[in-house]
Amino acid sequence: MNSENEKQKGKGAAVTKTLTVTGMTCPACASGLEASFRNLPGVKEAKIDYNAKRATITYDPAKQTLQDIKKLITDSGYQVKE
Ligand SMILES: [Cu+2]
Repeated sequence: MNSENEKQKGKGAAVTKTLTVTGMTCPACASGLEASFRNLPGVKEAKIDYNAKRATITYDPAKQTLQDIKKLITDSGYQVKE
């Protein structure tokens, strides 16, 4: 997966990123992480799939950075990779 999408210009243009999240031990971890994303400014939608270990995050690149999105995941105690 390339990272061209996150460099997309223009206000209000939402970007969707799919990340691999490891370290979750049960589905409640995924819902908890999802809830945390809802409180992160600029995040329009967050879906965490526990079985697939996949996070699909739609955010406004003018208001949020991929770096901070990853930081939320690692701060929550999980590992993330693109
Ligand atoms: Cu859990």
